[in-house]
Amino acid sequence: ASGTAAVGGHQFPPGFLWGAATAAYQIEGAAAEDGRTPSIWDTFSHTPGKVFEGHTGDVAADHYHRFRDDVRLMADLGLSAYRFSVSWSRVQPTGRGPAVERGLDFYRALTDELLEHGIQPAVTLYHWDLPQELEDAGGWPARDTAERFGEYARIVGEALGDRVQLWTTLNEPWCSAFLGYGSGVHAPGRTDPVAALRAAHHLNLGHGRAAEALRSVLPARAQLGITLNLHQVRALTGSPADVDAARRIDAVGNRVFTGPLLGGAYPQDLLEDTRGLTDWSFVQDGDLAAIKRHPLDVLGINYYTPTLVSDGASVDGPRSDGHGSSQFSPWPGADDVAFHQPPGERTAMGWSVDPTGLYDLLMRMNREFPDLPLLITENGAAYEDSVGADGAVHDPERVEYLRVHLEAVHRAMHDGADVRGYFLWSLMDNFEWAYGYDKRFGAVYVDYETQERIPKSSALWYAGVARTGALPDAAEADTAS
Ligand code: GBH
Repeated sequence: ASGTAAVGGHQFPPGFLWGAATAAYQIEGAAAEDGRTPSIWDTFSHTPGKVFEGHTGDVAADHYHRFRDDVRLMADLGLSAYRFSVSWSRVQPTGRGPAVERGLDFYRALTDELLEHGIQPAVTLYHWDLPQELEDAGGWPARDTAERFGEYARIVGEALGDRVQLWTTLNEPWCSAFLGYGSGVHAPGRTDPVAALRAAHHLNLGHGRAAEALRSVLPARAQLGITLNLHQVRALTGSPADVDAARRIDAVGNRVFTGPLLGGAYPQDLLEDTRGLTDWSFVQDGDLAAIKRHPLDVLGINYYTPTLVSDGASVDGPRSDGHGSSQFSPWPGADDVAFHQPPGERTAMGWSVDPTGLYDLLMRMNREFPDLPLLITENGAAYEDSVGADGAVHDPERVEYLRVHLEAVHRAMHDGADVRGYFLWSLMDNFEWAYGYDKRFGAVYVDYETQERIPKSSALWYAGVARTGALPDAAEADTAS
């Protein structure tokens, strides 16, 4: 019945990438095999009190041993692309010096397997798992980490450059900087606003160093990008104080990266908002030129939910809950901003389902950077999935979440946004960072006792979308689940 699914007119262009995404620490396991050493996430997850019920990525979804089965599953689902990340400490255990060939062999085998199944590999060099030795030497707040990242990028580029075309340097540097070193809810769990700002700059610089290295070793056809978790910020009211709160969060949430990466400078208002903390003298001569020397071929955007803020002065509540989060922003230069729960239905993360946020975000990027191709590198939702009596996993909420967000992508493309592909988060259930295995984002269910994979009804629905390149309407989505 292929072809009938184009009903409703939600047909995507030929060549649009239909993908799924994962990250090394969240799925691989094999934490101490073949020379891999601890990353900051191994250390963090093994520190009591940091991750839900002490869960770790030691075994995760055991993808390191099951990748051939997992690729077959992707092929069965008709995916045209797969986004995964490389574990730095698997490839370069100390974060310095020569590579471990066995570590690289895993990624060579994975990419070969993908290509044999007609699936385009999209490599992310860094999805939050800094080698612990580099953290011990100062981590991202230390400038040397950016230099080390450039070297590591060259190693991976040399190893995989003949078979990978789509390259992402960093995944969500905002999380690495501000959750890792600011609020401390992510590894390495530091809470120092100046360290967070230094980390943000060194991540930007690291991107520049990696882009330089990749450009020197990759064929010209390679596409270079970075993935940002851009915040679609809204002010609670139109009052000048609330509008200014939204501006601050936009500065430290978005423009701290898009400014240097795409504009060649840090935003003036951010420098002013943070003046009481730092004079930004860690930005050295030549850094800004290095960050944007090799223009992005594509910008990856991860979107889950919008951010609703107000001026903090008018809101009562604890300034901190002692766990690194509160209603008030822990973000440097924005400590007088309060967060609010946007209205509407929520996922198991408590995040509101708001596809208009994705539409608005894509249109904003298209307006501000009209020549920049975009990729949705993550979008998806956690729900409380379980295996039914029939042995299947029925997740109609996830089908609906994906459907309305893909509709938003389609509408943005119709209105001019240059979106090249969509990667759902995630291919399969995995280690959801501070939430451990408690939250399931997968289109494929993972039974962590047996490591059995069960495609949820959302996976089967998505396979239909990937096969036809079109969105079925809501009624058809219902029958699929
Ligand atoms: C992505 O991060 C990750 O790339 C992926 O690994 C992860 O599994 C997936 O999403 C699902 O979580 O300002 O403290 O209130 C999403 C990161 C999470 C960033 C929510 C902003 C708000 C944190 N986003 N977060 S806070």
